[in-house]
Amino acid sequence: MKTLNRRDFGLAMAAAVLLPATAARADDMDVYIDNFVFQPAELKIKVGTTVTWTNRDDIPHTVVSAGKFRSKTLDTDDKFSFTFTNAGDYKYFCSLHPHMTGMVKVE
Ligand SMILES: [Cu+2]
Repeated sequence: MKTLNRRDFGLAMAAAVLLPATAARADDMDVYIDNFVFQPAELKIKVGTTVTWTNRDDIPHTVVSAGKFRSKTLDTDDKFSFTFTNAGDYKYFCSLHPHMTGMVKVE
């Protein structure tokens, strides 16, 4: 049986300390693109929250907020994440289908 050397033990301790911090990020939010609609279309979040968009359509979409963030073209099941570090209202849309709009309110 192999005993942990000092470095392995240190890594194990670091993992034990880091895991609860990861689990605590429960307020990260998901938005799904479904049938040409962002769901939910409006989110209210706190500064520091990461929002992840997932395209569930068979059609490519994008997530674009002018001057703030811009995803690549998302194919089916592709994801795009953005962490909101400043308060404000972020209107966004799909550049391929501009009638698809959403809003993230960061407070
Ligand atoms: Cu689209």
